[in-house]
Amino acid sequence: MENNARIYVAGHRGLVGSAILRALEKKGYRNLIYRSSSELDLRERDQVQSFFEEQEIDYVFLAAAKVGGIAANNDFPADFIRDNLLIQTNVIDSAYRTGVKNLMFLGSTCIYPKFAPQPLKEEYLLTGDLEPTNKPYAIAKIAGINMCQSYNRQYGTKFISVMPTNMYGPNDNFDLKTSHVLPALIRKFHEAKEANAQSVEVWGTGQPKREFLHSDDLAEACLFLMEHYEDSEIINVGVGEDIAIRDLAELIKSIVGYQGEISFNSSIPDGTPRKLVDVSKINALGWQARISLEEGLKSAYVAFQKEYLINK
Ligand code: GFB
Repeated sequence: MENNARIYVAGHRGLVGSAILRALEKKGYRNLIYRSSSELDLRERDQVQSFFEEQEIDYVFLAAAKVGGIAANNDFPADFIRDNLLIQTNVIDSAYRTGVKNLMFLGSTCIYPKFAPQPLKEEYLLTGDLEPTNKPYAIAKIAGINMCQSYNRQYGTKFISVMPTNMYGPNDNFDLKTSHVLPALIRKFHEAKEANAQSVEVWGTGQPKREFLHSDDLAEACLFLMEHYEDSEIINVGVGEDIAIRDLAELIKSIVGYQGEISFNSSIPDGTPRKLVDVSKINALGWQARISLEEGLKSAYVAFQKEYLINK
């Protein structure tokens, strides 16, 4: 990407988009374009098409999406499939119609079958049944991947699809009903410490395993792939290691400094048992994650104290 390229980051206020924007600013890109959802509703086709026509965009990072943890996905299936299909269809199609050079579509590891072998290789896509709690979100993301591939095949565009594992970092969502596990546990343990509560409830059995990637690592990977990857096939981004939710809870408990008990509520679903990504493809290109989980968790706890508690 040339230094004066016009780069649009869709979803710049979210966890992923804000990290991509920070990484682009750090690298000295000057023509960065972004809009809040009140300025530009990406679900509205005409608004999106006019925006692309006016802006003469060269590159797009498509990080705008309706996202949430296991409960939000399970409770609002219609919103997850509708909003994601609309956002990605409008952005991908407008990018093609206005001659955008490259577009990166951000997916998720929930596109892989629930019981796929581990670690998840890119070729496992569409080889089995999906996890029911996030099937509508996963199907929208799979449609986005196929849309990029189909546009590349029919129209000769250069649209790539990147599949990050579970993420965390600055600008995370700490709402206990809609957030992912990592920010939820930071908040729960912090509030329990403040209130001297006897125990903290962790959803599910504690047995599922998840892999956690810091959003600054993902942003570096996205910039790297925009320069070094041109294939229509998807590519995973992860750290190559996972952790049981029970052990994650213990780690967060010790970082926060909470002294009480941990209880497990197995009436809440566990979701996918495991989704560790195979990172050999991106590693072979020369990229590797740098931020360890422990280091990342410490900085996430500091960010929580700054971002969340100050705005409370
Ligand atoms: O992060 P999470 O909501 O999403 O949950 P998924 C991960 C695991 O942590 C599940 C457990 O087994 C949860 O039951 N968990 C324990 C908790 N305590 C909590 C808690 O307090 N809050 C939450 N949220 N979970 C999402 C998908 O799946 O991951 C999305 O629904 C997306 O589509 C995203 O792919 C990355 O990893 O299960």
